Amino acid sequence: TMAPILLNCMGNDHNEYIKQQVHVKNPNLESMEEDVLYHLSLSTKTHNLPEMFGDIKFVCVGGSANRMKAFSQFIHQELKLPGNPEEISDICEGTDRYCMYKVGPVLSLSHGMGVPSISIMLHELIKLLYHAQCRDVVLFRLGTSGGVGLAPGTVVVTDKAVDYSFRPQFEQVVLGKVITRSTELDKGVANELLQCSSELQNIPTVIGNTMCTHDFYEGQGRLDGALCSFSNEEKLDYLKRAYEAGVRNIEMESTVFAAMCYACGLKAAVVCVTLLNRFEGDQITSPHDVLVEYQQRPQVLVSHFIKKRLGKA
Ligand code: R2B
Ligand code: URA
Repeated sequence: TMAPILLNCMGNDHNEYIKQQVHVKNPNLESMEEDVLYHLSLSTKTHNLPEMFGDIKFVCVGGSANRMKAFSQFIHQELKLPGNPEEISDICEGTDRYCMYKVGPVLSLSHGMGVPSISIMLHELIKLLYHAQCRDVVLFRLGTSGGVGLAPGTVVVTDKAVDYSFRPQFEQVVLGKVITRSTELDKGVANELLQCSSELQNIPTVIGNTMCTHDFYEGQGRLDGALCSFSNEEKLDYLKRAYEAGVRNIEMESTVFAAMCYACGLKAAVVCVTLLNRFEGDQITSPHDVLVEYQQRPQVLVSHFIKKRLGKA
């Protein structure tokens, strides 16, 4: 009677082990002699990826290169790691497409603006984590967004990442046909982030749906682009319908981020601060120092999460 129990345990442990690994969903990679991660300026032949990256547990991505460098210096301080935070160097210095900083078990990368830019980065990042044999990794997107019925400066932890029709899916054209992928995010990580916000001061946080668009202006119902093909009433009607569908903020990367992480078995969360309330306007007019402080909020929240997970909070 012991044997089946033992077998069962081993089976579960094995399943857990497999589950925690970073997967790629592409059999072609196995037969490649070298994998060049072109936009990161890294390769399996020229770099020892397991040695460089094998200990990574937290990956934080965000649009701006400067902000992600600042985040790496901030997390270095927060984790009280040895060495000079000013000397953290860009691992991807061979390219100016993206930048990447590693601080202990935390990797901080930029992804640029919009779905195509982040999706290229994520293909190469996920392959990097796979080649490096990373396990038990959590990914965060730290970003900015337009709020829907929220006070500016509110942090939105994404429940569902939704498309222009408020559907929790990501559409992509592959070989001339549209395929759809689920944009499920990790509920446990989202709730843990909400809990973290309640332990901090000045990080007003809500959980809500995040709408991802392919444009900042007309695509987000703005009246102030170089083109505008709709009325103020039509804009407000769309935002109202978004709000009723649970949308609390709008940005430009969440659906593909969620879809790619989910397909590859990576736990992921989206944490974006709102820079304005879209029911009140389209232009971002807050002073620079206010915007800088807003953009630190997702960083402070995720840093608290990481410190807690590492037993350092
Ligand atoms: C938020 O901010 C950027 C546009 O200003 C875009 O990358 C996004 O998702
Ligand atoms: N980023 C967006 O995509 N939209 C906004 O309104 C603000 C920041």
